[in-house]
Amino acid sequence: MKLSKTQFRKDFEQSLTSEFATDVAKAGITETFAALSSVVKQYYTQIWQGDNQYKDRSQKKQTYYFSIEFLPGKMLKSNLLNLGILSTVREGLQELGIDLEKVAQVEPDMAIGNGGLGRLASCFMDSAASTGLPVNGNGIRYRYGLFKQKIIDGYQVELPDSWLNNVNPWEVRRADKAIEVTFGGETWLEETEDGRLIPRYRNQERVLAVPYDTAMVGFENTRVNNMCLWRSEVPQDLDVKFQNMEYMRQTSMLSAELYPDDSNYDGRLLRLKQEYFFVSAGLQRIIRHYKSNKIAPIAQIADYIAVHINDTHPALCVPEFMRLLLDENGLSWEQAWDITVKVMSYTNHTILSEALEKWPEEMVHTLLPRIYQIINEIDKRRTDELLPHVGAELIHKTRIVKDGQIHMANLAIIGSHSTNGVAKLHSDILKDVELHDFYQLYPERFNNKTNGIADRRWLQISNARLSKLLDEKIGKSWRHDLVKLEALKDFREDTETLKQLAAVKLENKKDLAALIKEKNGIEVNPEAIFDVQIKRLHAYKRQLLNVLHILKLYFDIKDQPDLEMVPRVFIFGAKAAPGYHYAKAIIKVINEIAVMINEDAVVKDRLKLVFMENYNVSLAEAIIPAADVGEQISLASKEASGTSNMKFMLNGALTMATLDGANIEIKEACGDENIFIFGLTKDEVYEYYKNGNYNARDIYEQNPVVHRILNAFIDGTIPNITNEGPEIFESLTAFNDEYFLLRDFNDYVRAQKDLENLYRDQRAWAQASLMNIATSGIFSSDRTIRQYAKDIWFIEEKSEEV
Ligand code: 9GP
Repeated sequence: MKLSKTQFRKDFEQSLTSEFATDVAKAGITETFAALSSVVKQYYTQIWQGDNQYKDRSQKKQTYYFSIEFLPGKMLKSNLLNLGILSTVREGLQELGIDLEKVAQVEPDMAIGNGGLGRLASCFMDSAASTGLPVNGNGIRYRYGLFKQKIIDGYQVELPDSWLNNVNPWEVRRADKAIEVTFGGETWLEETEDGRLIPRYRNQERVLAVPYDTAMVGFENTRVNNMCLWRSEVPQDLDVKFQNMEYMRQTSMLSAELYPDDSNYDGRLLRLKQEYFFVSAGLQRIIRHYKSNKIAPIAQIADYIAVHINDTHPALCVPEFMRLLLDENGLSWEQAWDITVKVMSYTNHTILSEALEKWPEEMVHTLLPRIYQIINEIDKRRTDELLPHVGAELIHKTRIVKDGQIHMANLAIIGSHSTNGVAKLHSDILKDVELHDFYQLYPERFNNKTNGIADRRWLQISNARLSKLLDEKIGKSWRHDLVKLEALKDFREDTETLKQLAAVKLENKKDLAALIKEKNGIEVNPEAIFDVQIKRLHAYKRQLLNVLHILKLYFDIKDQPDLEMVPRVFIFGAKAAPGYHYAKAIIKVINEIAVMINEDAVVKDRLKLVFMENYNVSLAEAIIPAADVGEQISLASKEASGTSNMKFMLNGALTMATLDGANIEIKEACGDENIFIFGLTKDEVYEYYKNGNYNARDIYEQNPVVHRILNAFIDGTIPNITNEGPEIFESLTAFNDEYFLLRDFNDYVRAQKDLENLYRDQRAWAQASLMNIATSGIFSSDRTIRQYAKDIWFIEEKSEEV
């Protein structure tokens, strides 16, 4: 949009007056943020309304992306960038003596997600709008986002993230579009006069779902999509028998918290309820809009909408859509099923069994009686249809209802026309191993869509220095098409460019060093290698392997106090799931080792270990531009894709990687010489599984370096880990090291040595860094979302000529 500084200043000052009866001189920072965001919102609402009208008028097919997680982070700068007014506003504010960066800090991170799954969903929202694709989000408006992490005495402590304490300026409450979702009660089928069976219900619990819409503004275009988040409320006209405090409490709990503790029955029930809640509300809204807009007869709805099931949490979309088509729109089973399969598509984001949800039949039956009937009918009809053609064993293995449980991944695959993995290796594992039985039955449904990242946030916004340098060197076209970064390759031998790149990195490192000083009180040397591992804390991601290597370096220094080495700063950021005891033990251990190393006078400047508290999107934006190395060291086969690997690459960090997830494609893109690869391959891991011949204890006994490092966990070398040390020690020895850390240790040390050697040659390092940036274009989520649009959803980009 076009905006002059004068106009902006006028709008902003007016907003301060009308919203807070104050002015620039008197306004507090929260008021400044609120007034500014309100102006920004006014700027895009017209475009939003216009695009909504365009969508209604043109009646082009739209996608609805159902996800239990979204992780947008802060939205102010992203909205300004996409509206094309970031520098105007920055300068306008400067003239008023206001620093945009400080104001932007006030916005709480919208952290209604946990990790990669939610962040990917938000990258997709940004990319869809920016490429002009009509893709709308559908999720839950959690009152409390992912917990705030405090580190107290080295331990993770979880505090509530009340991100809604101050109003959320971006959302629009649409009370008029509220929808009722029902649970429990009794249901039975009654025959109508024309012989149809229709369901009847009694004693259901009613919950009101109120949508909150947030604009997803496209980058310098006229597309504004919608992210709809549902809040649970008590219906106004509630039956007297339900009017009690327990019911009120339960209703508000539905949209209170992301991933409620599922270690007990009530917690699990609540999760299932949440899943049905946002699925049912979302689908009802879509059908209502379809009908009120008189788009076409309901039987043609598959030509106008696509519904995406992001991981298994929204898999109830399949039976709920069936219910709506059958019970509320009078379609036949055959018609409804045909439409449902055409409309639905599913992405699998992990092979970890804990994430492939299963619900006890009895729970689904009690909570969702009609849905339970439909699921059973789907299962039965499919069995009857396939049995004559394929063996009973294959049918059994792929059943939705078996062993007293409803298998959600099976439901999602059977009820949709597309199942994709999120990196080539992961998609192959799905086809060949994890979902092989389904692949035999429905080969045409399986495909790969390698993940991507929204480069606007992860480069343009978070790394202004690098962005500026890129503009100077190769022009600005990369801002619209990331593959254009390829042009940077021409500068591989250009000494000046290499120096400038290194200078940008150094400045970013100085900023991060200042942040570390402020947050952790630790002084780090910006000239050191900044080696970073930021992601959820999970055993398969092997933060512990990184720790073992850090301990090795520490003992090397202790053994040879004059050891000459390139100084290293190891930086961690990670949250552990509240109930994940082992992951929390690792956090404690990292923090205790940090104290041990950072306070040891012998170490001096050579080694520093920093655990940054409360890892979230904003912290990632501060850390990644300053990283020299990104650690992507999961056990091969376990990380479906990873997306921070792409963010590091884009920002010129080199990757320390196993051949897992998207690391493999990163290696193919940047070239073997610009990445550090180590460790078992996926096939070698599977070979061990097959033969059962891995013996971690042998490595511990026979490798003196490993022996010494592991002993440090139990012999008092690392202080204050009386409980955690032995737990970790046992996991790596007595419990045979589930994720093969000890097996990969030597090779990891070798790769780390290679890394250090390359870093000594600053020119060669800068060249490798440049090659990473130049070849990162294919990891833009604009590419990914276009592939989904073309291959799975069959939707079109909006032409800006319209
Ligand atoms: O663990 C995967 C991660 O590898 C992937 O990059 C991300 C997005 O596809 O999804 C993660 N999975 C989950 O968060 C839960 O399935």
